Amino acid sequence: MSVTRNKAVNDWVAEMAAMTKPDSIVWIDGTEEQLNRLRGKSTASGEIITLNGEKLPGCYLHRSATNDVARVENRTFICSRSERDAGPTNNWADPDEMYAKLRGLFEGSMAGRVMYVIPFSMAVPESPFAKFGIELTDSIYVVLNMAIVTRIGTRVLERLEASEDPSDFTKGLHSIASLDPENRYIVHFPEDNAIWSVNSGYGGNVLLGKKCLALRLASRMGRDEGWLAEHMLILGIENPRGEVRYISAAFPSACGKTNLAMLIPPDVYQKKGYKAWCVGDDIAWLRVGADGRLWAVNPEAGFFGVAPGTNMKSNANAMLTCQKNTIFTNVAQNLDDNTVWWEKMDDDPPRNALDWKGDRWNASLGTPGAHPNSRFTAPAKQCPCISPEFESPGGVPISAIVFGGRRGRGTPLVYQARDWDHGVFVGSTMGSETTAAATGAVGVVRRDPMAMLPFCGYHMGDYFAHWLDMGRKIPNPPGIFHVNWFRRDESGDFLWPGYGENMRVVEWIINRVTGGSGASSARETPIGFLPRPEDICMEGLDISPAVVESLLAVDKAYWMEEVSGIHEFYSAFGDRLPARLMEELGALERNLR
Ligand code: OXD
Ligand code: MN
Repeated sequence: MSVTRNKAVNDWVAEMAAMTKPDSIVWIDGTEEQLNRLRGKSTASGEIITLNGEKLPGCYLHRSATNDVARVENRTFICSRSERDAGPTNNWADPDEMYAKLRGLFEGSMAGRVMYVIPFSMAVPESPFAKFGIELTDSIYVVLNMAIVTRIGTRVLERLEASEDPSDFTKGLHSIASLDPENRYIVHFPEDNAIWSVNSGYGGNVLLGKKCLALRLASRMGRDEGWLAEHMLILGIENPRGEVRYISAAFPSACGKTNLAMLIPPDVYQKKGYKAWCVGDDIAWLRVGADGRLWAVNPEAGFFGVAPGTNMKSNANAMLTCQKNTIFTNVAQNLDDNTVWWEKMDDDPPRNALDWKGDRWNASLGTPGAHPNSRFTAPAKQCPCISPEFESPGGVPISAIVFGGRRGRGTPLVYQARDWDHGVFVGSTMGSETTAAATGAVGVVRRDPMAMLPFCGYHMGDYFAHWLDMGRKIPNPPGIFHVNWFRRDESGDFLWPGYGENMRVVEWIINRVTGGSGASSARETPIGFLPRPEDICMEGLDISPAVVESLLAVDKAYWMEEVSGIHEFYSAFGDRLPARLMEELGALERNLR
């Protein structure tokens, strides 16, 4: 039975139900009672497993199909009316043909199942940033995850109904169907504000508010409406005077965004009174505020973090966040105490366990216990360092934008772009070694502009133009920086300790843009402004001056190789590449010569 008088919503739900033919329809109201009933149903069917209620209260384990463990970029489409609008970095198909194909896959796909109607809001519904959506799904796992990573339920429907245009919502349709990988499609129809996802149960493919709406569709809405939807964490640093400065940072998937977002300042900083606050770990929506600064909100309500590598040393805040009310996906299950385990969680892998596939496992088998892209879905409010501004409807003012990648060599620890346009150039040329967050080879360098390659919902050349244009609209723009925590020596060991120690670099960044008399100094180089070794605080850190020197060096031969790589990368954008970026590339080449 429908719970809204919103005709646009009711008509669309009826139309989708007529196609997918569920046995019944359940409207998600967002109450704990209803979610509890669904948890009960999902545990009864074995879709999720209840974990130790004392050690991990409210926590569940889910194992996905073994061929359905990551985002599938080769099966993700932007079906804009014109192929040119999708651009060379997205898969495209004619929307009419794609609808026809998908209708075939959705036809009767929910027969024998329940269709859940999830009204959701990206950003708090009261925020002027908020975008509303409805996801129809036949998976309780999706409902339970959406209940953590977005704001759901009747309050969203009411808000939509009372809004200026009650038909203005994203229409998300998802069915696990038969989980057939050959017929798995994640498809965006930007002109229809619609997303159809079929034959997958993996988070990034099916939690339609997240990557599909909050990045792919929202990036295009941002272009049309004059704002930015970015793959960025938002971090606040409080100095001993109690002033909080915010940065937003874009790194490709599984490059430590969640770790930086929940950074714990090193002892020397804590003793001086510094604190760090997490506003978001994955997505930022950025708008120009009335004061001429750039303001950011995190549109999500929870974290969908990579589990392996997360431990009390690498990210204690994430570990503490996921001790209750958390859904773990594809981690190992410790049968002795019915808890979870993943690689590098500690040095003590369980001896009596099941691996992520549900097979008997112990570490001596040499196979991973948890899938490398296994995840925890946890409410952001449980994070010990969640910012008091986390749900502030207007967001937080951004002092610096930081781009970064995983580069084993060459790219220095940190550098600052000369101005906004140069910063856009730096972001547009970002490269990173690939990780397990998407299917495909791991460890090869690919260009991933602004970490948005898999998430930009329109032509990337136009996206660069939009970034350049935004610079003209922000009277007080943030500074733009690039960092690389991942430099290695000849034997493959990391040169920089990373994690909390990244605070030292963040402090340099913040003081570059807001320092006043305490501004950090730098030297100008062909690639931008770099700190001298003495410009970064190394107090309490055991790292040799020679290593710091090499982390902050500009290797001209390496950068000349970069220049030719960028030429090649840019050539794919043809006449849609803004001339300004070619000028920046020319300037870099001249500076290096
Ligand atoms: C994510 C991703 O899940 O980027 O955040 O893959
Ligand atoms: Mn991400």
